[in-house]
Amino acid sequence: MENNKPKIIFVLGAPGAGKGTQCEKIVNSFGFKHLSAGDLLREERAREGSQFGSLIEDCITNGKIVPVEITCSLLENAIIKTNQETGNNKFLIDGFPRNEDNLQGWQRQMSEKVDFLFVLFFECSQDKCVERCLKRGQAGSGRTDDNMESLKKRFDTYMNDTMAIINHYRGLGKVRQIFANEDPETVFKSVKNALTEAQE
Ligand code: UP5
Ligand code: MG
Repeated sequence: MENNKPKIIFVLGAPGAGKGTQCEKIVNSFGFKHLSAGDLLREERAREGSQFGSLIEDCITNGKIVPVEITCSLLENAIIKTNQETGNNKFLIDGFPRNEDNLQGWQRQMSEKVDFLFVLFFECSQDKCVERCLKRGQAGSGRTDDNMESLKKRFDTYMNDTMAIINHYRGLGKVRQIFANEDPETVFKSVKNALTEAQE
């Protein structure tokens, strides 16, 4: 029987793999709501009176992962708020879960409250990813982590912590993998195929 729990797709992949870019396209074509964990953390960092601002800043600049209690609460609040305001019940959760702490925290706080569908995994070469983030930094993204020093750390964390989470879901048969080296439109063709198959 259909339930009314929010439907969740986790969107994972290396820094600069194109998660955010493809999520925007999915929103337009498939009616999901896009929640980027990184964007929510950057908003929280900027919020006046936030007690987590400096902790988040230190994590982002150094490619470290923010404790799950903070990220998971931001995600849960965003899911509830969006659901109340728009009735939307389908979410792309972009850039989360990134490590074991994230995974455990999500399972504790959220797994009973949502209907997890699968992981959309953007696989992209490190050279391409780095090139894209540096270009974005040079174009004035304002992101404190779009520089070579932070990128090295972001990639270390990705290889050491996030790949294990992707492999965990792969073991459960829950990963849809997308080759993400090509231009955005070509990548989106693969995304459409993966999502259409999933809906059938
Ligand atoms: N671009 C995109 N697709 C392209 C393509 N096919 N061809 C050519 N160019 C392409 O794209 C990056 C850039 O590349 C853009 O300029 C884009 O135009 C271009 P984007 O779509 O933004 O890629 P994305 O994978 O979203 O890259 P992003 O830099 O956002 O990835 P990260 O995973 O590093 O960033 P995020 O914001 O998720 O996290 C930042 C930090 O927050 C983390 O390092 C961590 O410190 C912290 N964080 C947590 O602690 N916990 C969380 O749960 C989440 C984040
Ligand atoms: Mg992003």
